[in-house]
Amino acid sequence: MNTTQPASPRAWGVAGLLATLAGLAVGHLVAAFAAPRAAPLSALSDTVIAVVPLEVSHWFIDLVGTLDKPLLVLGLAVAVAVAGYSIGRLWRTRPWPARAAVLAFALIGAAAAVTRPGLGAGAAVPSLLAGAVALAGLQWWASRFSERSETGRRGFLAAVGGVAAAAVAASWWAGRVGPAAVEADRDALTLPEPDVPAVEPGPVAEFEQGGLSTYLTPNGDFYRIDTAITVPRVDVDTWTLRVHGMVDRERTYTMDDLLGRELIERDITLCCVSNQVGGDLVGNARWLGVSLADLLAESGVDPGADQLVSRSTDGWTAGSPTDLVFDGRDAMIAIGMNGSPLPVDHGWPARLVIPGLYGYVSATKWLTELELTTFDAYDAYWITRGWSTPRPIKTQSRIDTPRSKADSGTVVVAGVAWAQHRGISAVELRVDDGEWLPCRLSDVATTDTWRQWLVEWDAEPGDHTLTVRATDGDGNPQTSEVQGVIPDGATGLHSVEVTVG
Ligand SMILES: Nc1nc2c(c(=O)[nH]1)N[C@H]1C(S)=C(S)[C@@H](COP(=O)(O)O)O[C@H]1N2
Ligand SMILES: [Mo]
Repeated sequence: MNTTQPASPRAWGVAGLLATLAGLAVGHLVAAFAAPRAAPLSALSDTVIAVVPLEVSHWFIDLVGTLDKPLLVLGLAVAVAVAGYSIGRLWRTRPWPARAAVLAFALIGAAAAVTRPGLGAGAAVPSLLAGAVALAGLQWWASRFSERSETGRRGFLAAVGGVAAAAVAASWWAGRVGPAAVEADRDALTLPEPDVPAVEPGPVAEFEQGGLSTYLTPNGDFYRIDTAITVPRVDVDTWTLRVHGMVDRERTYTMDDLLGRELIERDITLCCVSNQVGGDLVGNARWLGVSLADLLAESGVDPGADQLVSRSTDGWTAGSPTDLVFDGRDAMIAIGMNGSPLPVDHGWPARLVIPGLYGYVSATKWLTELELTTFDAYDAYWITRGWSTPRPIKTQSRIDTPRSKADSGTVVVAGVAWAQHRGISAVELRVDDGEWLPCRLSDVATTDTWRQWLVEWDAEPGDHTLTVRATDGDGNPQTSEVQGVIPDGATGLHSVEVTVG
């Protein structure tokens, strides 16, 4: 059929939608080559994460878990698409307000991008370009196709849809090239042997028990927590670590500088303040790196600087107590994790690890700056969003196995317990309302790692509640008082309901 009639509101809407998608795709493509974080949807998502109140983000994370980031990006994509559809319909009767709306959206995207830490004025380009493409697409539709035949409209559909599809395909390709270059750098880096190897934990470092967390958490299984929608891709050849602030002399280190220093290897358990009782935002790794205290000492730290602010390439910050860095613990700038260069998700090429502190106040990934300052003078990223200034990690224990079912008879109950830098001195298990049973503990070399525990239980058929509690190295038992993760970490005892058949 080849009739001529004015396009329906729906056809206008679809034209708006297509023009918007083409714009987004082109914006994404341009960003993919220069600065992936400046892509319109990435910049908008980053901004939402930065401004949304803690209660809202926690409610959302509780609801959807680690799907939070994909769902946020998808949600924003749908919102922008709906806006594009509505703008298309609006253009039909009121072209000027519709043009203004496209411009407004482009400016919002541009503002979101340029205000992201670590991005400059150039970050506005992808969003502005996206707006220009959407505007041009709709203008083209309005002038050529809205009054023409259906076949003409199909031509529009093919052209604009084609641009969108081509840009999506090209950015998919660009999205593979960038990470591949970083992975090639990682592969090319041969980590030197440590000058001071980790102390082996002892003969019983590991209980061989199915379902129980291994002593060292493999990199691929290690929990990942950060605010990055697009993981920073750091060029190690130009990367530097700058020490500044309240110091006698500023210093800057390259990767070669770090590799040329004394390298220490340490087993350290990292955990997240957002970990729920019984949760899995905790892992233990063998880190390779340089002593943070030694490196900072070269700059001459002002004794009045009670806070060490570490900053990542994407502007995220953590503030750690300087006295803890210098109290003899193995605070380090890590470049290796379980025998390989730091994985990109875990901070390539360098990150901070400070035993005894939660990740949000110590474990900066994609590290690029160390600034000596005071707690009075500066609040780091999560402190401005309702989390407490640094406090010690809370003693926690977790039942890994069994989690729900067991056969009657002898059942091995096992898990891990942690209280970094105080250590774990005892773990006990209670079945239903019975006595607390002492558990066997694995050997550990330091107080900075978690400790496996294990006990044999003579299980009778029926439903049972298992509860675990640990005592730290100072002799303080884990509290049974229930507290949520905000503001300084959850407390309470981990329990599991087990059906014995
Ligand atoms: N650059 C950067 N570093 C960061 C974060 C972040 O959001 N950005 N999150 C911190 C938090 S809250 C935790 S718990 C640890 C998690 O480290 P992982 O992802 O290697 O397990 O990283 C810390 N380092
Ligand atoms: Mo965290």
